[in-house]
Amino acid sequence: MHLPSSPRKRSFLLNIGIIAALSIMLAACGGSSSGGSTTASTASSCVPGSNTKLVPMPAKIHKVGWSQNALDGAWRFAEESSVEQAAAAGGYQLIKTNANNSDVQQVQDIQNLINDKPDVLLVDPHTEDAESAQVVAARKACIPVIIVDRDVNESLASPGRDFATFVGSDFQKQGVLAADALIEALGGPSAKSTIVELDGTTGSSPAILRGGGFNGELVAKAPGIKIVAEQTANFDRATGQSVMATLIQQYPNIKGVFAHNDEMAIGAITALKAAGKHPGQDIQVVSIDGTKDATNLVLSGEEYAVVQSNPRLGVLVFSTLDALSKGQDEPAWVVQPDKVFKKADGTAAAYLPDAF
Ligand code: GYE
Repeated sequence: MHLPSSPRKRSFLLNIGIIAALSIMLAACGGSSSGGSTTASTASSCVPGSNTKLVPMPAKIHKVGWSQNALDGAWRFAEESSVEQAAAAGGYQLIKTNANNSDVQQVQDIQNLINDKPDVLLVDPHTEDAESAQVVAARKACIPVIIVDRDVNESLASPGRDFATFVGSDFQKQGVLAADALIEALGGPSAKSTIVELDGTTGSSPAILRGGGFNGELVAKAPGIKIVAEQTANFDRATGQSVMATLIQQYPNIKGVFAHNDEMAIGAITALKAAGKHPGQDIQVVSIDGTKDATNLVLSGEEYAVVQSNPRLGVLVFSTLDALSKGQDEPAWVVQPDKVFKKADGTAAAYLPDAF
């Protein structure tokens, strides 16, 4: 799990500097130097099984492993093709796996990719905890890793040690922006109403951080808006529809819905209409991603706002990889910036041609 104010801002130079300083202190304290190099010098080479703390990015990279957590929904197809296109443009060989939303499968996929000995491994983890140990296993096998889109649990695998960097959006901020939009839609900070929250995949970093950002902002800015129910719908449209169909029977007076992604919001809107509600009039919906389908719902007035989560990470991932392989310093978190799209201010209409 990462937080905007977390140690992500550390640079590798800083890390290596600290490691070097510690090594010097250890040596000064009488630590034996026979038979081993300092941690700082091991950072420039890696022997499999030697527990090198940060696997250096090779100067020449050709074979790139890519562990994708699933290929479902517009977001993930857009991400996949952006990674494929950036790899092709750079002349890389991309070895792809798709875990179909299964942690068991993704752990196996990453092990298979490690066995295949790529020059670098890109991992988009399904959930925070489940794939962390495999990232550590890659380090021990001397394969540098870049985490893409969803993060691992950084107390189990951390940037600058177990992996090179995390390239992805600020999910916590997305949750804050979604709360701000829903507060506005419901009449501002003094509004009094009830809402429901549809969560993404349990244990995934976007579900954890979007939920945290949203809930924190709501309590701080509009304490009269209460979440009466929060349930996962696995980032999935059909599940969003069935979960919402049940919730609207249980809570017929709710005035808002926050869905952690567009797919679940689209399913929820179908269920709300089937239950006789008029999304955009008697109930306000806000979600995150920026798909074409959801942006069109913003333009038709059925969704109040969509917070962007840009899936086109490929260029940023490969430019980061290039910089690291040239020995350049990169932050522990390479942030993909995102926007908010609404009808009233024209931002949804301006964005639509770019939507995925
Ligand atoms: O919001 C969702 C997808 O990891 C940010 O995964 C991504 C999320 C995205 O299934 O639509």
